[in-house]
Amino acid sequence: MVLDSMESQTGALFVSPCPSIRNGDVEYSFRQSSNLIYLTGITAPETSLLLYKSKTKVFELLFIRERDVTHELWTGPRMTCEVATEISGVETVYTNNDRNEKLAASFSEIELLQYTSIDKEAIDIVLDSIKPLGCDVMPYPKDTHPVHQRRLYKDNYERKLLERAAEITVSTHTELMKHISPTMNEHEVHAQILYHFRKQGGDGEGYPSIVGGGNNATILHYTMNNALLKDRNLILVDAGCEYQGYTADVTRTFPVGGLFTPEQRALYEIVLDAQCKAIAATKPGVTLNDLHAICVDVIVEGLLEFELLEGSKRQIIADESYKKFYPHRTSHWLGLDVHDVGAPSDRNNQPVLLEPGMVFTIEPGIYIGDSMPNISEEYRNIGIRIEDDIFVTENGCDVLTEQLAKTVDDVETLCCEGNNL
Ligand SMILES: [Mn+2]
Repeated sequence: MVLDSMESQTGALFVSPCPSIRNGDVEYSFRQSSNLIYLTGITAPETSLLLYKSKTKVFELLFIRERDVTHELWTGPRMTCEVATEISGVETVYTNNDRNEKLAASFSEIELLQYTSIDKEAIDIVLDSIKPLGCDVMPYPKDTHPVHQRRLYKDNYERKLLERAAEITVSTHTELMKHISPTMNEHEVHAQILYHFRKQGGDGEGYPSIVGGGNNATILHYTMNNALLKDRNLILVDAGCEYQGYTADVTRTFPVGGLFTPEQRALYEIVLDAQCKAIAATKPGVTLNDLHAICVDVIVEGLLEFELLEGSKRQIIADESYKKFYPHRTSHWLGLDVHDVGAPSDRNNQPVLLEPGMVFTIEPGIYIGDSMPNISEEYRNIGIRIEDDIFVTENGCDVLTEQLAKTVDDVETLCCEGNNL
């Protein structure tokens, strides 16, 4: 189906990422490129796939590592070409011993070979070993990759994997709330995330987890996760489990000591209201910009009510002065990658209209750091974000993570369990 959208005499090459050396002969753990997972289901390193159209025919060639007794002693058995066909559905599979010769022959039938720019390093290594190439090579211009445009729409099989990733993530966040206590360090909370993800058969974290107490929650990509928690502080946990390549992306913010202070509660209710209104508005035909505008509107109104912003709502939205409290966007696509591929706008530069099968997050927030001027003490050191995973349906949407507590009452009930209050 990807081949359908390719021009005649063009090819698309997909290559596993290069191993990344940590030190000496130790590598960082390998993860297959998302496109290769999507197109082949093969998760082994040193895999490549060429899709191409000649003048008359379409071809798929898959290359895998050769069997090797010495290497297999260290890193385990390697698949045969027959098994690779079974997993991927690609009929023509060779080992990497034959790769250069087969690629060179294929390149002679095409004029233009394209790849996705994230694969550049690995692509260069493969192509450097084949000279002369006999065809032009260039990356797909941003957001035009035919595979990426397909990955925007999830089928039932992908939905099942996303549901499982969401389920593991929801039960993990629930455990965190139940066991939170002001005597803990952020790293203990992070340890529970890793434990529960793997215990339930998840691949692990789909992205580096953010576990931030107090002011650390206002650092958007805080990943040190190594400070003592404090009573009367909130903790923000942004953690999603990856399951068979597909990741959830979930944030909850909850009181370390079990109960929100009145100011924390007030800000939390604003973020929750924004998030619920955006979810309620989600259906085919609306855009992620529409949902962002809903969140900005609710957040600005709330900040005006508590006198954290001054002026008229229209002016604040127009001059974007709300951004000191809410600096990020509300949504991103979700799938094999936490910030999944797919163009945010169409060819005419209009924002993409939501359609059934699209999956994305809704994650408004309010952040007030310890050094923000002219803010009273009670509102400082507060970072709040509430994030759920949304699957667009024919008439609206399903919230894949809806089982996870998020009202003030439900969150406090879970958190007080652990604090024995
Ligand atoms: Mn997110």
